[in-house]
Formats: sequence, structure tokens, C-alpha cells
Amino acid sequence: MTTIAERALPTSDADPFDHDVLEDPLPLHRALRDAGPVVHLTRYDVYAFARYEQVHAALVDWQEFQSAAGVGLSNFRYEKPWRPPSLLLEADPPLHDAPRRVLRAVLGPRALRRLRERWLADAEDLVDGVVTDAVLDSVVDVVPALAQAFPLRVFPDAVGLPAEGRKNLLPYGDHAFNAFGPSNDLVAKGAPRVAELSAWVNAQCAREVLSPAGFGAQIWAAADRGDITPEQAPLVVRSLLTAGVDTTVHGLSAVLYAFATHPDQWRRLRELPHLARVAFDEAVRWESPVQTFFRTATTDVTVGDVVVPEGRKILMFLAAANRDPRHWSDPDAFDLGRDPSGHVGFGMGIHQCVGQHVARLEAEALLTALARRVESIELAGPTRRHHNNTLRAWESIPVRLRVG
Ligand code: 4MI
Repeated sequence: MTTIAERALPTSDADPFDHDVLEDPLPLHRALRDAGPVVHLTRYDVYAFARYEQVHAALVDWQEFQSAAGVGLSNFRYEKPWRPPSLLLEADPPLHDAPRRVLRAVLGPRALRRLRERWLADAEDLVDGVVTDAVLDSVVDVVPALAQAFPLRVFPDAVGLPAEGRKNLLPYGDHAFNAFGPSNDLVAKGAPRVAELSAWVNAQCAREVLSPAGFGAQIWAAADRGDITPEQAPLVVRSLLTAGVDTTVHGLSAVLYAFATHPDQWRRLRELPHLARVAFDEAVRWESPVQTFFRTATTDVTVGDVVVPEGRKILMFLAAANRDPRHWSDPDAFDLGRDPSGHVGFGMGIHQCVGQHVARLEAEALLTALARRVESIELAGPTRRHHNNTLRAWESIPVRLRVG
């Protein structure tokens, strides 16, 4: 006999972190959304939300869906985290509040005004070089040439990092985002370098290492004012180094891929360059560079006809919510004419991406510079995905750029 509870709780034995799923997660996302508001993932014995309504509700309900037990599969109540927990991502109020306030001030729109002119000029300069190469070589891989090159050119300087060792930023981030998933082959691949990369990242968080005017120094200044403690400052700097590079690289790759495959939308951007920011947010909705995060139930939570028991992990499929036809019209279309606001690609609620203004400024600078010089972007060969347990990423997007 099937009980009501069993009927109300559909199950799936799919592995969201399997390579076939990472290559193309869309079929799983649709199946999980259609299965019901909550699905039990038998393979990891966790609950899954894939519809917009439940993902959004969980994101804004930090009281019932905590982050302090970790936002990956590992439950910090029982398992030791691979590094000291983040004071932002892996904390709840009240511990979360002071670090959040400090970063909001350091990375907010007002603070970024001082970077704007330089970043716009840097983007023009980078695009100039890439366009010149494109005329000579004809095919450009925009992942290394633009999506990686631009954040690596502007962000570490803005933080105030020394020049030495910056090549460690992407591999460190890649591993950190893999570590939110199960300890599969992707985590094993990163394991040999974890000690070395962590040591480098941790060393960059010290006040003496950071140049005087950057985000890092401003975090230390907040500690001097007593807004956070001196013990907290290095961990807040570490959040910038973990969350600030891979995310924007893959966000920029996403918007570049979207334009390479939607020439009509590129023409639209060329005509109305002020759409650059909307285009980036639409790409974040459409591709969801951060695909998933977990929460942990702090009490028995009723969702639909199902009780998610206290202490259990819930996997929120941000990417599936961002294409839920129950919320979005024509969700699979990349469309500069839509209003993508309300997407959960940056999260929602008290943890919503504190660096989103940095990401948008990078995207605006790069897209504006490209739109000024490039008439068309066309795929020029097979694209390759980069698999990561949390990120939807590209390894390679070869394109032909027509200048004009
Ligand atoms: C949403 S991505 C992300 C955010 C914060 C941290 C890492 C990744 C962190 O370490 O605080």
C-alpha cells in the first residue's frame, strides 16, 4: 500500500553531479520541476526544490532554512568543513550581519563609482587587442581572451592583491565550488593542490599583503573601526577571493555564449548599448553560473504535502527555478526584451550576492566595449563545457568576430 506521504513525496535516483548532467542539466531540471514541489533525491538522501516558488521561498526564509550547517552537501553539524566556514555564505544572523554590512559598503554601488572610469577604459583596451588579433587570426576563444582576461585584469587590482600568484585564483575557486558537491572525481581532481592553494589564498588575506586603497584594505579598515573583529577580517577578504573570480568569469562566458548564439539579440545591444546590464542579468537567469546551493532545515518544515524534517539538507536548483515555466514566459529564450529581475541566479534574501554590483560593472564595461567595435559574433567551432559541481561553466567558446 502507498501512504499519502509516499505519494506526496516523489523520488529521483538521478545524480545532479554526474558528468552527463553537468554537460546538460536542463532535462533533469525539467524532470525535477515536473515531479513536484519537493523531490527526494535517493542517491544523497536529500530533498530537492526545483520550482521557482519553493526555491524563492527557501532563499528568503533563513530562519527555517539555515546556511550555518553549510551550503554544500556536507552537513557541518556532523562533518568537519574542508576550511573554516565563511562568515558570509556559511553563517546566519546574528553572526552573519556585521561581515555582511562591511562587504555591502565596500562593494556597493557608491563605492564602485571610483572604479568605473578605469574599468571602462580597461575593457576598451582589452577589446582593442582582441579585435586586432581577431582580424589577424580570425578565430578567438572568448573564454580565455575575454571572460577570464577581463576579471583577472581588474578584480585582483581592485582587491589590492600583489601580482605574484594570481594564477592561483581560478583553480582555488574551481575547487571551492566543487567542494559544495559530493566528494566525487571533481573534488578528487582538486585535492592534490588544496593545501598549496589554500595557503596562498590565506596568506593574501593578511593586512600587510594588501595594497592601501583596495577592497582588502577597506575590510581591514572596518576592523580598525570595530565594525568587525580583527579575527574576522581575513575571512571576509577570503570571501572576495573565493567568490569574486570564477563566478564573474563564468557569468561573462554565459553572456558571450548567449550573444554568439542569438545574433538578433546582439544587433539589439548594438542599437541600444544601455541594455548591457539587462543583458547580463538575463544571461545570469538563462545560464545560472551558480547552479545550486543547499540549505538545512532548522525545524520540521511543511512544503506542500510534505514535511522536510529538521536537520535535513535541501538542494535548491537555482538554475531550474530560473527557467520554471510556472514563473517565466518562454523561459528558455535569451531575450533582452524581458525583465529578468526576480531571477534567483544571485540568490535572494539576506544572502543575495553582495558582489553583484561588481559583476554588473565588469559586464557593462566589457559588453559596451565589444558592442562599440564588433558587428557580429559567430560560433567558429565546437564549444566545450567545463564541469564543476556547482558552476555552469565553459572551457572554450571559439568565435569569429566581425569588426565594424
Ligand atoms: C555565491 S558564490 C560564493 C559566495 C561566498 C563565498 C564563496 C562562494 C565565501 O567563501 O564566502
